[in-house]
Amino acid sequence: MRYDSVIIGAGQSGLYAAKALAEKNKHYLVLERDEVGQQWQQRLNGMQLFTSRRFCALPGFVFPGDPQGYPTTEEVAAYLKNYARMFKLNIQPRTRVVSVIQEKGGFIITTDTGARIETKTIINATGSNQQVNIPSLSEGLSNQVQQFTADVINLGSIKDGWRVAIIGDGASGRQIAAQLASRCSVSLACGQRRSLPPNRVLGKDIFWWLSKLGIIFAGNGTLVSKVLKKRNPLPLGNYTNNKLKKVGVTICQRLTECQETTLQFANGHQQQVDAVIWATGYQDDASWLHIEGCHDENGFIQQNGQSPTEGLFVIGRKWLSCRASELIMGVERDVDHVMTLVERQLLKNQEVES
Ligand SMILES: Cc1cc2nc3c(=O)[nH]c(=O)nc-3n(C[C@@H](O)[C@@H](O)[C@H](O)COP(=O)(O)OP(=O)(O)OC[C@H]3O[C@@H](n4cnc5c(N)ncnc54)[C@H](O)[C@@H]3O)c2cc1C
Repeated sequence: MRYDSVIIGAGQSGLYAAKALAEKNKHYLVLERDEVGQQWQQRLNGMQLFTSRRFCALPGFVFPGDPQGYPTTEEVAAYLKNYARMFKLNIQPRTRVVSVIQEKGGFIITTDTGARIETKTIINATGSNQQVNIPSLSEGLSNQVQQFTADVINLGSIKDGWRVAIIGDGASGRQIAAQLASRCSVSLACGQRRSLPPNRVLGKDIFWWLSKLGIIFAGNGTLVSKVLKKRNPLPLGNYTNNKLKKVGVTICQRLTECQETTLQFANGHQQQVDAVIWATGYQDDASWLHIEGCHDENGFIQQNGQSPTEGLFVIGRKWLSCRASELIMGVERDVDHVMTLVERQLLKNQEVES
């Protein structure tokens, strides 16, 4: 059996793409290595999103609860599971794609169960947060120091009174710092300067303003996109440096060296630690894609969702078309665009076959 399209990954992007293919009566399958919603389930327990519920809904299915309020990661996981159920999406969970090759004008996918699946097109929806970046300077730490990564950390494994350094001041790093501050001695190493606007402005979610003003959907290459890329703003107004300092977090500069149990920061400050939590961002896992020219050291190559290989598409990437691309609110726009590319490709295949 040969599918029109196989979607790899059942996160928010993969699920909406599946719904779109189903509505177009395409013969499709979604392959998911875990369970639907697992990516969100495993993110920091109790962590709140910085987008309110009204900006966490996928097309065709309301996100339950107060639309002005901010959901937890568990709520998003439950929402995605219900989304898949509601639209009866054709998903095969607990199936990891281990290899994709090009063959017979299409692709052959091999999974960890040993299955070989043929498809005319592939939609890569594996997300841009597959592997945590751990800087090589971590190798300088002695094994007396416990090391964790922000993506899967269980804060219960951090003992009261520990001296903990959190490296990376994005959404996870800042929330972890705030959660641990009451029972540990916490430092937060910050990288580039970033702006941390409030979540709400004049009573409305900042994303309401950003979409009304066209900022969040401003295309790649525009002046707005250049400013956003440079400042990398995150609406974490509840976790600014001043607010974290008030709850006892020490704000440090960039980490420059690790020696046994001592960390050194860019301003020369040194600190002894019992644990380090790496919240230093993510990188692609392209190990399964055996097609030349489709990925490099920075991850998957794509332009507006089109990879360099005909029939292979990418969704759910940072800056695929705009700042919203990696957020739930950006899924509809990017997937709708990629769907037109998939349909065009399927028509082309048909013409070649006939
Ligand atoms: C800490 C953090 C906080 C965030 N906060 C927000 C927020 O407040 N609001 C917001 O809108 N967005 C937020 N985001 C961004 C988030 O929306 C995206 O990262 C989102 O998860 C990407 O969705 P996706 O569907 O593209 O990919 P993912 O959700 O990453 O889904 C990819 C899926 O692919 C599967 N997969 C991967 N490799 C394979 C393989 N080889 N075979 C089969 N399956 C595979 C994975 O198991 C996973 O289920 C946050 C992200 C992070 C990391």
